[in-house]
Amino acid sequence: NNHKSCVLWFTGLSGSGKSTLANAVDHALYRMGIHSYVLDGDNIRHGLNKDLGFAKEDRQENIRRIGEVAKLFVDSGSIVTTAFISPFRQDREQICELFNEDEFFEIYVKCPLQVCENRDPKGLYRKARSGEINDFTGIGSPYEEPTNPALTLETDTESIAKAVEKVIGLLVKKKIV
Ligand code: GGZ
Repeated sequence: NNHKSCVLWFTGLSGSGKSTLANAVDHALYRMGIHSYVLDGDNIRHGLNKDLGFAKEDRQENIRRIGEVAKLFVDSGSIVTTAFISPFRQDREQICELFNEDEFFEIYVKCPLQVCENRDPKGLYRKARSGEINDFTGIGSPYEEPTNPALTLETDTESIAKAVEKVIGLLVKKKIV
């Protein structure tokens, strides 16, 4: 199938729905006959970046390496979605600079901290509140919201289907697919 390559860079709090949406978009593209790939904690933090933790410098290096890997995927002709908190604005801006215009789309997966904390799928917010984890994003470590994302997906009010529709709509509008 004929398409251009790009990176869909999802950013947002833990539990906001980044991985779920990245995988849903990946599946929608697959149904359209378009090959894509998801980079997330499962295939990056457990492999390439298993030497890194959650201190500020480690998160920055995590994001820097993921940016470089995303760049390789784009060079190879793929659409790649990434699902990392990527909490620092400056790091996301630096990654954007690796790409040509309309090759990098910042997608803000927006969800109130309170809602993410109530979801708490892995019990990590609870551990952060009890002091077991002291640098957890949104509690003891900052999250800097995007100032001008290509798209904002509000996962506390929008369905997954609606979010996927918005992302595919963006790709159509930008003539990627
Ligand atoms: C944030 C943490 C932390 C701390 C472990 N802070 O909900 P999850 O589990 O699956 O997603 C979180 C994931 C964050 O990794 P990223 O590579 O996306 O972070 S960053 O972009 O900031 O480098 C969470 C888990 O790892 N996790 N400890 N202290 N999230």
